[in-house]
Amino acid sequence: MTSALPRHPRFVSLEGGEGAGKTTAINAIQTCLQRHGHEVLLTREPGGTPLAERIRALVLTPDAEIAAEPLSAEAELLLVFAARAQHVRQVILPALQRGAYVISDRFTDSSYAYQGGGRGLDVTWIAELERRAVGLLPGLTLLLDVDIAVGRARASGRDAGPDRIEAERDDFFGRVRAAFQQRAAADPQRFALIDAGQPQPQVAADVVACVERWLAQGAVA
Ligand code: T5A
Repeated sequence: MTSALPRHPRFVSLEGGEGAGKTTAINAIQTCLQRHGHEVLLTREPGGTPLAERIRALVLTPDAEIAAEPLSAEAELLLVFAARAQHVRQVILPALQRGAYVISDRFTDSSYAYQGGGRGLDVTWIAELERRAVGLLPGLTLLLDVDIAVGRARASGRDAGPDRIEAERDDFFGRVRAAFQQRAAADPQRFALIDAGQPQPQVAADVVACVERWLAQGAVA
């Protein structure tokens, strides 16, 4: 499903499965945009505001009392959209309005992939939430695509144990990956597909090349 929402020319999102290397790639994009003299705001989802970060913690790293109560897929979807509605209004739109570039580590495509693909929720419902609660799309979305086992191995190298979603099974992440790939194929104007299985410097180089091409095309005036 391709949304007809407006695409903001200074809004970039990074998407991908667990351990794809988004955080690492974001730093390369920031450096690239700053070299062009632009103000850059880095943010992430779920999160980006104090309230949205609290929602992130409820969804990903709940305390024992909350974790004892199974979180339904529907509640999970509504929580990530509550965080996003706040994030867009408090952080993203004000930054775009003052002329900054915004780079978000995940945005609405993650809801289509994780809650739509992974959890099997109805994407028309997700699209309705996107239209009413979000109202905009990035101008450029970099999808860092990597084999699930490779991404998991990378993510498991960190100190903290798996969060609520990282603890899901491989078939869940297979559906997430397929949903991301389908979204990218359906909207090649917005998406750039990056082979994130390559060594880190090559992934960063590919990401920066995409951003440079995009700048050169004048999509980011
Ligand atoms: N979620 C999110 C939803 O379910 N619905 C939603 O709507 C939204 C917005 C968010 C979680 O919330 C879910 C999805 C997620 O489960 P997150 O922190 O964004 O959490 O997600 P993660 O994917 O878990 O973040 P990670 O930190 O695991 O992945 P990154 O950012 O893609 O990877 P990064 O850069 O931290 O790298 C991980 C490790 O791999 C190494 C790095 O050095 C690091 O150690 N690495 C590489 N190693 C070898 N080769 C490369 N090319 C490498 N790139 C990175």
